[in-house]
Amino acid sequence: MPQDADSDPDQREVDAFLSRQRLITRRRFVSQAVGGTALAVLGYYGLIDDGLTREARAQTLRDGRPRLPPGQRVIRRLRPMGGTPGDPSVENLRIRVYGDVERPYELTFAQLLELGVVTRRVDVHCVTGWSVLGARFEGVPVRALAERAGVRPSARHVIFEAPYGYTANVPLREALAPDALLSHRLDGAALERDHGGPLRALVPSLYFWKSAKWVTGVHFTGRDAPGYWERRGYHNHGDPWREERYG
Ligand SMILES: Nc1nc2c(c(=O)[nH]1)N[C@H]1C(S)=C(S)[C@@H](COP(=O)(O)O)O[C@H]1N2
Ligand SMILES: [Mo]
Repeated sequence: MPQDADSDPDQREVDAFLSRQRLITRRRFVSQAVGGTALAVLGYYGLIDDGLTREARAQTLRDGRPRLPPGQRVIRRLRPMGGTPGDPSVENLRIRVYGDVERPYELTFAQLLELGVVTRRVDVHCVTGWSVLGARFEGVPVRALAERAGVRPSARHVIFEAPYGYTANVPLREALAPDALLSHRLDGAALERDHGGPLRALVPSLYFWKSAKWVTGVHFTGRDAPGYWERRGYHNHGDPWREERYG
């Protein structure tokens, strides 16, 4: 018999935790989106394009899922959602690829690009409710990094590493999808620092918090390790079509 959530203390605690998280997330979302002014809030909501939202709701992906995941609304351009960048210089950037691999290595930015740059048009979905459709990202497929490293069969997860301990865990299968990249260009221009430049991860199949900005490491591992947001109440997986937002 299912337990009554109201009478189950564990469940109550979980619910309280989650509603705190939602509040924090909403506050963070609002404060970052608006830069502290009420006017900007209106500006932000003004960016939601209901025409584009309706259009997207009428579309389906090749596999039959709706193009727009439930609870999302379309805005025209990526919003910089904050976070703390590291050293901004491309010269000093090193990307470390390691873990359950035959041949761990470290690459400069130039060496990374030599692995082969591709262009992908993708939709991205932020857990706070906005989506951007058809963003044109350029970068190197995570799969190319994996192939060069020789990923061992024991590896099941990829942990993207960014400055100040920001990490995001992604199942290996999804990190090896053709549109999962380390990306350095967006819509025809070098990726802006606010958006993770010089280099960010991009995993469009999952909520956008998984796409670690200013990425410095790609860790292939057999042991899953919840990342920055996953430890703070976000879902461990984060599939937008299943609304895996919290817990
Ligand atoms: N290093 C780092 N990466 C990050 C974040 C962050 O705080 N730090 N925020 C994530 C979240 S919650 C989102 S929605 C996207 C936002 O990307 P944008 O700022 O380019 O819109 O970056 C993700 N990557
Ligand atoms: Mo986000």
